[in-house]
Amino acid sequence: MKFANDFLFGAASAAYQVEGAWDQDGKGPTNWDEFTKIPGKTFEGTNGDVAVDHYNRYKEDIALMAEMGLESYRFSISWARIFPNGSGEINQKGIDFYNNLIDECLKYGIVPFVTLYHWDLPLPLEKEGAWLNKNTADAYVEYAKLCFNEFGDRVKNFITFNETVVFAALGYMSGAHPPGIQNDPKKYFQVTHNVFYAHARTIIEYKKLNQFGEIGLSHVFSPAFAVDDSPANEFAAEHANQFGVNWFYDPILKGEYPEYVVKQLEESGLLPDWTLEELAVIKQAAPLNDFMGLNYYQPMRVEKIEQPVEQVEHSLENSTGSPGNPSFDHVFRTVKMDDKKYTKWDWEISPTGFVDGLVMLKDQYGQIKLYITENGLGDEDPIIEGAVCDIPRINFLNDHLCAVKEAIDRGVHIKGFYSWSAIDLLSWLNGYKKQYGFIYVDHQNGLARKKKASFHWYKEIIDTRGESLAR
Ligand code: BGP
Repeated sequence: MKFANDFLFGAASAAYQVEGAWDQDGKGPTNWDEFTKIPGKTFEGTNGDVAVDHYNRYKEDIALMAEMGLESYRFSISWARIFPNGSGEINQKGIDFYNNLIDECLKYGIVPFVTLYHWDLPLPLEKEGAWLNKNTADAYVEYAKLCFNEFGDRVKNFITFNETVVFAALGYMSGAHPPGIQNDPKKYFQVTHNVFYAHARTIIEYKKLNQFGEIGLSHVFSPAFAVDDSPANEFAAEHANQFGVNWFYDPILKGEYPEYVVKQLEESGLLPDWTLEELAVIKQAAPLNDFMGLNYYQPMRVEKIEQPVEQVEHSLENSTGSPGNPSFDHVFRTVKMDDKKYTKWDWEISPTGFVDGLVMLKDQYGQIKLYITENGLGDEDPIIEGAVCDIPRINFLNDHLCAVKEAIDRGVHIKGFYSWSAIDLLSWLNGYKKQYGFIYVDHQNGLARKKKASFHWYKEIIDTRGESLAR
């Protein structure tokens, strides 16, 4: 059961969800700083103004991660700390913060794994159309180049974007994320293309610098499975994977969009406006992509539908990832199944879906290098006599790490695992109630940190390189 010595046991976070200090030291406002202040958008109106104050307490947090034996910390850079307006003027204090954070990791031998974009966009760029405006890609490439020049001597793993599907779909289809637009598939597909083009340009720029690190991007990995083996539902799963997996993975790994989807978007007038030059850049960049990051929480169970069905209204308690909704084209809907297990927020718990999905990916794309850049359990952790007894999280991570090992044994090339999250943090829509961390943050007691049961468990797993996992 041992994982190889060069497999990284990590944990992750994202700037808006942990840093706080939203206007400290010259940081500019972002789309999320604005969006969370609109009444009704987040659970109990929570926002990241203070979050868990990682900006001011990063030394304490990194020391705890080191004590846990963490080998790598995935965090994101807030673009607006570095370019308060998105482009132009540079804020040296923002650069200093990330230099300090990186150096603090390296002091303990923790590998910094850096996400350049985890959804917090400088507000002026949001106002000018965000990712619908092609100038945003120009500004992004400049920002990324600055990060490579400032941090690339010590950071050897860069992720360009986190989960394009989420900020595009929740931004322009469900309206749950900024800019809060609903049911606009034309814009949704346009955003995905503009982001893939920005990704391609960025990795070409990175390679020109000869920093000899790795660069890739992180996608949601939510493979679709049919609810039964009827041909109609098998077709629904294939269709869902074309739109949910191939549309996102093909342009990055193969440098072109899947024909099946392109054809249907053409017919329905939803094809993004793209130029031949953009398509050529995407093609040129594909072989330069060093890895793919997968964020796996749950698979999708799908069934074919014969006529349009109503969109399910998700409350903030219920969260956007729960099943029940039709696809945008009303070909299928996702289903909650009686024989499956779900979290309190209705996300299916399925380590077997993880293995099956990973093997499916290998069959389609070959042995590309993968990192599991997120996986974890959102829960309300029980506190018993002052101790945070997050046993369900231990069980969840145990089973998903076993799934990763099984996939490796079946030939899937996985080089690391990042639990979401290192420390309790702000869930975008579900506030602080939904916890993910190994480190508890006491919001009633000045944000004091405390080790959870899972903290000690993960330390043991890392120490034994997985040998102590329960099978
Ligand atoms: C992923 C995001 C993370 C994190 C996680 C859990 O999609 O990349 O930032 O938030 O999901 O989601 P939630 O907080 O909604 O439970």
